[in-house]
Amino acid sequence: MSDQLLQIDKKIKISKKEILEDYNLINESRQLSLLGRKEVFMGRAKFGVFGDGKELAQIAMSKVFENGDIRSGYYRDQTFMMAIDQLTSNQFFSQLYSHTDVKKDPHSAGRQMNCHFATRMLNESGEWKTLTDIKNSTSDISCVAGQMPRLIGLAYASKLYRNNSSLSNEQNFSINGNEVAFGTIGDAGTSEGHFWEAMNAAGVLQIPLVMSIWDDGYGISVPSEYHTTRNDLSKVLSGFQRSNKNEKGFELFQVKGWDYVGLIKTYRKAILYARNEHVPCIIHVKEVTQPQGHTTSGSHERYKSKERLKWEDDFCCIKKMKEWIIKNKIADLNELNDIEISAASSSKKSRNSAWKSYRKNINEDLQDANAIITRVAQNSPKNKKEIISVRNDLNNIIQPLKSDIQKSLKYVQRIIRSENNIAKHYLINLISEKSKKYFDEYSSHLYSQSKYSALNIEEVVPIYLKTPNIVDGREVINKYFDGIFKNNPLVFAVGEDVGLIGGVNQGFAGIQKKYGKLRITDTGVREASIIGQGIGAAMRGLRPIVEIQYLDYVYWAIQTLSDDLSTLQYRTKGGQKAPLIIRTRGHRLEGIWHSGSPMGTLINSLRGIHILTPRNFVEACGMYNTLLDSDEPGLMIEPLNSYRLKENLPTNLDKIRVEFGVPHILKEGNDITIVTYGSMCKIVMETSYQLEKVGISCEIIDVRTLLPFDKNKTIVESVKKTNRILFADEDVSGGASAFMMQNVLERQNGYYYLDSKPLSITSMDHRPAYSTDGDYFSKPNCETIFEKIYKVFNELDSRSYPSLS
Ligand SMILES: Cc1ncc(C[n+]2csc(CCOP(=O)(O)OP(=O)(O)O)c2C)c(N)n1
Repeated sequence: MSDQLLQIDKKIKISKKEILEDYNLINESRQLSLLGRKEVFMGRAKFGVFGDGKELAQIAMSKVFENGDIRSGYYRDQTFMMAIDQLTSNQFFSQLYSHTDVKKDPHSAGRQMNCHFATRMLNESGEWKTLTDIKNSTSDISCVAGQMPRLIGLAYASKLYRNNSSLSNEQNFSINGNEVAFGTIGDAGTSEGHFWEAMNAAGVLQIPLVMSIWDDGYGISVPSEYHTTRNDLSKVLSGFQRSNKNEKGFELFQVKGWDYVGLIKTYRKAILYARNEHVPCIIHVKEVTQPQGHTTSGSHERYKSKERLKWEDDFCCIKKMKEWIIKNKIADLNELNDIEISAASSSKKSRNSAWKSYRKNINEDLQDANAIITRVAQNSPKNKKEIISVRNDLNNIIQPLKSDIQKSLKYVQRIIRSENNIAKHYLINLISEKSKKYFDEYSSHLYSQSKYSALNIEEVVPIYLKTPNIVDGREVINKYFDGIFKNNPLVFAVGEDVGLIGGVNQGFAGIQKKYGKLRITDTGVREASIIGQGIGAAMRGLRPIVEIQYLDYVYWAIQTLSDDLSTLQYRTKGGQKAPLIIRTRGHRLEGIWHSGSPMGTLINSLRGIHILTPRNFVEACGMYNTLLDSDEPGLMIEPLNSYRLKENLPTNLDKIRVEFGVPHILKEGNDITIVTYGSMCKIVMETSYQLEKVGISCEIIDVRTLLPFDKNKTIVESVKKTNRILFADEDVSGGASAFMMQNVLERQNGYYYLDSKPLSITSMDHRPAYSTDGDYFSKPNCETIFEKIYKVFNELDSRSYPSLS
């Protein structure tokens, strides 16, 4: 093909070769969508969502996407991923089939639905690759607009790398902040609050992003008039457009999804603003089609009119590009037909080879199972027939799955349970070997498995002067942050009020004055995108500390924390990480929205993030240090009522480390173990002195970290001594207390050592009422704890512990 450049527009020259390669790629991508859908209908894959109709715009986007750039998009972007050489047809099908080999599906190792893309930003040891040498995509999530908060951080990192000279050595991540973050979203997805919050933040921050909206007029079956005011996104977005070069704002573009030249022109223009000037851009790509409907779950004939369907046919971007090529005499029909035929045939080849490889992976397990089951049968005169029939049933399944194989092996294990079968141990070994394999395939990497895992970091205790310096808790944390900001240029903080005034509790007092606005920055009130600002920046090598002003407001960001951050390592099987620190403060203060402790919610929704509940600020510093040494995210809940309590100031603040999952025994005792954490430690300690006066000796354990929880089973050792246990918690009943109880009684076998029923004390089930009295009557207090424990001893020995009533 000719390399000679053709003038396709006043300012755009492009070779015939490139044009025909583009034509080839959109055809190949379309074929993948068509074949993919068929694979689902044939039962070879469970579900399919495809990028047909959006091909051409993505080709244009890929042309301005350079090494170091990074995408935060959604499930329609297969053409783009192919165009930047980060998706092969083979990988496309491997993911569709759920191939668990990371080499076959590097995007998710079979863990994600198809078309959920990610590049491998980490090497096999979990260390960063040189991101500026490669094209990057953060891992997609299915939640509509869930990619938006993260996009802010990806772009914000470039701003920091460009403007903070102490980061200039970080060339693995950035070269002068030239990297652009590319967002994609569907038109209906823009109805979500995340979209508007993120776009507003981008305009305020002036960060290099190019946001593409693929507008196909529908959100599944619901047309755009239900989604968008005035039925036109560009009109609604127009207020973001800056009116002059000095104004902070966006550059907005509109272009048609079938207009090859228009698309190339638009992306070329936008990228200059974004890359050179860090001006965010939105490209509203209109007149986009969806030829096969939304997903494999339904057909679009149910909700699109005949006229619309005809329009989609006429304005198919492939058809339109073909017409344009012919009209401009770039190639003739024969050449284009050849391309189409070759795209169809190569896609089929990829499908066949991906299917073969997927089946081979399972068939190896099948063969292993067949061999052992046969051997077991041969050594089982009594049950031979039944065992053989289990094997035959398994082999009669047309495409047996790993679960079918595992079920059969376990069924045979039950059949021979009372046999002295000499092949039994082969069977047991095989089940155990396969269980390990399946654990790795389906359950590894919830947390980091690299050498930087937080779980590898050992305790370093605080050292105090003989006559310790006694200061307020807030001074401890403030001094600590001063040291961190001084010594680690990768650390920066963002959040509401953290900058000028140093945070609502003064933990960051004076830090902005000393280290500047780029290191510690006030933000708008926008929790989800504050978290996203941290996630994205952490994915580009920085060490953000992002602040949620009060724990109660973590609910605003729970979607991003739960769906995006906590699943990141898992859903990429260790291909990506975001070592983000979320700083907040919680538990006791005042009123319904300043004293919550929704720990059960957090524990249950944030598996994958360490949840840290320090009882004081020296402890908090040790936990921050552990997080900063590690490559993992953590949620730090500082004790809200301790900023003004006195603490001894250690001489080695920067050195102390808290070993996660290692509780502290705060007080030794013999009669009952009280397990608690955070602000409750102080209340429980006070109660224990009152209980001592009536002859009850309490052992008090601060678990320190809820996730991970007591990794060395310290608590059960205490129960062995006291034979009684109470879990004291500020959460509602059935929240963190239930979590702790299950861990101790079931996982640690604590039930075995109990002489009394296990107890929990929690807050009332309503939100805490305002004022000191509201707090007292809503949350556990010394009296309620005292009475609960005293009652146990009264029931055991009413002479020594006469009834209070
Ligand atoms: C938060 C959330 N709500 C609902 C869904 C279910 N859902 C999946 S796709 C979709 C419509 C998305 O339409 P649009 O953003 O226009 O993208 P398109 O699929 O048309 O490209 C919906 C409602 C979801 N995945 N996430």
